[in-house]
Amino acid sequence: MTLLLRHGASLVPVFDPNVVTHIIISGRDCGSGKVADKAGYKKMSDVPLSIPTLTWDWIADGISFGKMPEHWDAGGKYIAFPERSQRNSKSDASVSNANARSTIAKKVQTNLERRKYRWANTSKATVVSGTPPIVPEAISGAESGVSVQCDKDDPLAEFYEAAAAEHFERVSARESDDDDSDPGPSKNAKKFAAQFTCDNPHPGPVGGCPNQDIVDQLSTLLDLVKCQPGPEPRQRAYTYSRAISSLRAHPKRIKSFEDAKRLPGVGERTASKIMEIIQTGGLERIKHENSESVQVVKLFQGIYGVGQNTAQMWYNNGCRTLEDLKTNPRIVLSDAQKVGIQFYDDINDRMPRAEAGALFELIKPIALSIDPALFVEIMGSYRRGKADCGDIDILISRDPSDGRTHEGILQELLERLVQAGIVTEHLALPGDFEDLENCYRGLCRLPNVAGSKRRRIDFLTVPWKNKGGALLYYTGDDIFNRSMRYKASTMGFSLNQRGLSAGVVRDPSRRSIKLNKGNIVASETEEEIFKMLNIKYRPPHERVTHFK
Ligand code: DCP
Ligand code: MG
Repeated sequence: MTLLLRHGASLVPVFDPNVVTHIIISGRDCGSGKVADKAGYKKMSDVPLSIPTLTWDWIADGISFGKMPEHWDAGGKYIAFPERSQRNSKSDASVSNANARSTIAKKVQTNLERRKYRWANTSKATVVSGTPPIVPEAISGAESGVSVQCDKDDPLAEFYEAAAAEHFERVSARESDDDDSDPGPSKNAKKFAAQFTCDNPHPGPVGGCPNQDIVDQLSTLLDLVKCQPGPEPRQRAYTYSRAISSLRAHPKRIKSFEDAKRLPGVGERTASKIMEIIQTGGLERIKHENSESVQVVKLFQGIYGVGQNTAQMWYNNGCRTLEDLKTNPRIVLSDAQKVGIQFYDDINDRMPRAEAGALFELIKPIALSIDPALFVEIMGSYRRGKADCGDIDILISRDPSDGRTHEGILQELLERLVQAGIVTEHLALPGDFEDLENCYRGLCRLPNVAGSKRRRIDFLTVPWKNKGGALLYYTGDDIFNRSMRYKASTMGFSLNQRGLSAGVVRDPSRRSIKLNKGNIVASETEEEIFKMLNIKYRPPHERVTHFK
């Protein structure tokens, strides 16, 4: 993967047949069934023929010759699975009679030509996906020698974020266009200001979302679809997410099929679902989607640190309950996953606001007793004023103007919190406690309170200069953040948890890739970031877009 990245490749986290152009098999023990499974298909013959399955030699030869071998099928040299080679090579000659197959053949040919063109013009591979299948696609635009920066967890995270923000903002803008209740000369100015959710003191519809029941049902459906493997559920998840965004932003109650269909991103099928919810209060489809496998995958995804792939793999290994995970000899659990299973119910329960507050009131003085000059602030849903919290998010920093920093403080604090019986289990420790920027994840509880539950707690430490960026990001909420990021990008800035930067140069065709990191222009306080973005300062309780 490193080698491919060095040669201009980039990564995507999920197999998408519309994006992937080649599957590269790098492991010897990688059978076709395993590859199909990784790509989200039942069998290899379901993988579109337009995506050739090649051996690592194709890449190796390409790297040695400075150009990918164009005739990958020649002599079967690079073919990973012979059965697919035959079908591919027949594709443009032997399908003349069947319409459907000739369409496929045409696609294959067009794709191959397009790919040939791209390879010839770039001589670069793009690696798509994680472990096998490794799938290269040519990059256009990125020059060799340019340093390419990718998000560690998800290289396309920023792209998704920008796309979601763009969609959400388009939805909001459309709502403000429809609203003719405020005629007069100031209308245009108000409309412009209201285009960005973050500019609005009530980022969601005033008084809560009038379609919350529909949002809830579609969100339940979305959660179930997200637990299913493969490209088709992914597409449906995207459709439902768009409909949910539109419904959240819509200021009036949807009353008819036509109302529903007018919402951006809502087609006939989703509009029918919306009508079913309005008329019956429920959605049959939810029962249908709630299959045994989905329920089990959802159960497993509730374990700390477990995503869809791991949950699905455990299901495929025959596990159906949390107990099965502990007893199945084929399952190797990490320490964090073991803790996640042990305190499964506690961790998946939201805590009352008062409990989060009480824990913070215990923790803050302990931190200040180590160094009274520390900046210690609770963020997340608590800071926004939410009545219940999924976890506790705490930021620690220190003004270095007296020559001292918060270096090493986190380790000392954790030791004291463990001694005090507040922090009870560690889930993820920082690599180097001496770093000024660190993240810790663990469990905590109210000590000396009989039966108090384990709660998730995150500590974040940042250099003083990034305090505002971190505070803003981790206070959320997520949609408010997206909106601010989007506004920042329309103004030529880039906003992330470290602050607001100017002069970021992105690859024009792959916006997730930064060709130049730019310079931070506002980051020490939230206020200065708001100011640079020309947004009136919003206190945390005005950054709420979720009303549940
Ligand atoms: N955040 C974000 N995008 C994400 C995840 C998080 O912008 N994908 C930001 C906004 C969140 C904040 O980080 O408000 C903290 O993340 P949490 O998951 O702790 O979310 P909340 O604190 O808002 O809610 P909860 O009560 O569920 O913890
Ligand atoms: Mg939180």
